[in-house]
Amino acid sequence: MNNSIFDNNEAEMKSENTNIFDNNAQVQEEPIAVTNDEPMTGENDVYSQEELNDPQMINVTIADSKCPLVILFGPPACGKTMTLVRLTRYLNIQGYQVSPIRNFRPAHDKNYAKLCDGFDELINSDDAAESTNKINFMLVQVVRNGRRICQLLEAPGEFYFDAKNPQTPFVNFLNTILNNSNRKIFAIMVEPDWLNASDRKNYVSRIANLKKKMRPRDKAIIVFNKIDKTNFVTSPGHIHEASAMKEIKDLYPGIFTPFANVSPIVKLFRPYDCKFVAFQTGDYSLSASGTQTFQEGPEEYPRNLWKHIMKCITG
Ligand SMILES: Nc1nc2c(ncn2[C@@H]2O[C@H](COP(=O)(O)OP(=O)(O)OP(=O)(O)O)[C@@H](O)[C@H]2O)c(=O)[nH]1
Ligand SMILES: [Mg+2]
Repeated sequence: MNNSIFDNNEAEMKSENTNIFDNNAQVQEEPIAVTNDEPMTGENDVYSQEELNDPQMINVTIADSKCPLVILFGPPACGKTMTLVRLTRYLNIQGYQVSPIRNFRPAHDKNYAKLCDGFDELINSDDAAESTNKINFMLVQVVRNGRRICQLLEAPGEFYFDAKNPQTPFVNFLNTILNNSNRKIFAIMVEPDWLNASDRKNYVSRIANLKKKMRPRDKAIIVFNKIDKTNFVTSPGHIHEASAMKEIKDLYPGIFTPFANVSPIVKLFRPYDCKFVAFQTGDYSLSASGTQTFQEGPEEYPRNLWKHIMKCITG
């Protein structure tokens, strides 16, 4: 597969070096040396040389094939990492234990090992860049009373959708995940004011392709993130849902079509076999030093998202 699928310059407010597969970048012949006193955030701390040379070789392991898998699905910079951060903070307060699953990435991914060690600190950091730049791959488990309730998966957005190469098939590791037997809940992320109409149309096609890979017991939630950027918020944590949904239908024509209920009776009261949730991870501002700070958004959003995830898990 051509590495060019990973060239994406659209990610707004992201560090420039988050995309290792930029077509213009020279493929490194030798791993970049990292001294002990440097933070381990370089791209070669994430990927092996084999993975860097060929993204089809990217290796992830989901050892528990029974526990439901919640996949944060969306293009770069739509807010997957920060959704994981916000949801984790909420769940911790509610008495759940959220912790990384260490065997998800191979041992060469030093960034992942470091992430696992510093997970709690990272989740509670108010430095947004800390999280968005460091968390590329992440599999966490949500546990309550000793029971694993679900696993949450976050991966780099370019593997889900690359606006410059919208037709590229899913990369191997995603196909492996999509084909494994866990029940899957797809949190399909959308945001307002995103790229051009043609890009949004391509993303809608991507979602239609994803739907074809879903089994009947898999579920989808369309997550309208960055709702704070819209006029649909009526009070903190509350939105005018019908208007927000109409906006998504207008911006992303056909996005709900793959989920349309065909049964004549059911479709009368439930037109779509997916859920729709408005979300805000938090408020972002630039500090005097130029770093992006994060303040968590209203609790209603993660509460509502978690409620729907649980319905999908148990329903
Ligand atoms: N206004 C607003 N901005 C948000 C919100 N959530 C995320 N952002 C912005 O979007 C940026 C990217 O968020 P991430 O969570 O890193 O996006 P991502 O989907 O994980 O991106 P990749 O890992 O590159 O695929 C953040 O740095 C914020 O600037 C939100 O709820 N409201
Ligand atoms: Mg991310």
